[in-house]
Amino acid sequence: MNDQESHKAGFVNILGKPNVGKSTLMNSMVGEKLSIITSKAQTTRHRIHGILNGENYQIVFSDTPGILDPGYKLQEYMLKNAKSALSDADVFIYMAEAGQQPDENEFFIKKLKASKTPLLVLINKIDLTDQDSLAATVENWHNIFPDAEIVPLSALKNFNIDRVFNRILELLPYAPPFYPKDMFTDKSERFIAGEIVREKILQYYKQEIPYSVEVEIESFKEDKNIIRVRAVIYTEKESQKGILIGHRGNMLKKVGIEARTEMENFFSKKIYLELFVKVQKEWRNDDRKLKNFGYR
Ligand SMILES: Nc1nc2c(ncn2[C@@H]2O[C@H](COP(=O)(O)OP(=O)(O)OP(=O)(O)O)[C@@H](O)[C@H]2O)c(=O)[nH]1
Ligand SMILES: [Mg+2]
Repeated sequence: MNDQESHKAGFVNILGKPNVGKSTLMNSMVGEKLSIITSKAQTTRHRIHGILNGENYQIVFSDTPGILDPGYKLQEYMLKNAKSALSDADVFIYMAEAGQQPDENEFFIKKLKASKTPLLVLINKIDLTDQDSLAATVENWHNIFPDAEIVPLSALKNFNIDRVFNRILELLPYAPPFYPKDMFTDKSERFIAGEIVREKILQYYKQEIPYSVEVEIESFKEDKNIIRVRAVIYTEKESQKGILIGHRGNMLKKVGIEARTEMENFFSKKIYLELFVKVQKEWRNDDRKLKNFGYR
């Protein structure tokens, strides 16, 4: 048999409000921590491909930024990244949270309803809810998407993930792989290293700090036994720079240790990490600066 008869491949685009668990689902499917995950909304800022390869299949997931009403320009780019995932899918996943009122992402809901592509509505975090409120959530979503399959799951606790996987595989067309079979993301090592630093910042700092930060990997040099990484953390104000660094540098040191440990796990190599903090005034509202940071 040739590929056209025995190999399935296609694109599965994951959409939904911030913080519902989209990145958790993709990482769990792919078995690698490609997208960073935090308890804060608006963690993911780019569209990230996670590729799950099997002998007879290749599933290309797209993790996207949570859908929101943009306030500043960074969020406009985030929304654009999410919108870019509204086409070219073989299966759409719209994720929502059990026990929560359906969100009113009218634009996205309308597009998904008009599309002929199969849609799975995943009701996540069922570990946090009871039967009655789950039943109500399922009913609400059924009213919004009467033709979609609705699957309750817990991406974090790995409940019903296999059911979603099996269903995706059924829905995918027969096709040869789109990417080399040993590839598991479209993102570079530099990108992932930067995201690891950003995740630690989202975890350790409060209020506006996580949202005012962008991380740029200035250099990423791999030797035989070690990878040397220079990361610059950009923030908007001098006062934020002070908070990021902390008293005698203690906060930045903590971020550095945590990020290094995580990079060592991800890259399976010793890491030497240097962190710097710089101020880039108003970068979140400046097209040129956003473009330099890779927003398109
Ligand atoms: N209890 C519970 N928590 C979950 C589950 N799935 C994800 N979470 C948590 O929900 C939070 C958000 O998860 P993410 O995967 O970052 O959510 P996201 O949809 O990618 O968020 P954005 O990138 O901001 O759009 C994290 O604290 C996760 O650990 C689940 O099934 N159960
Ligand atoms: Mg995310």
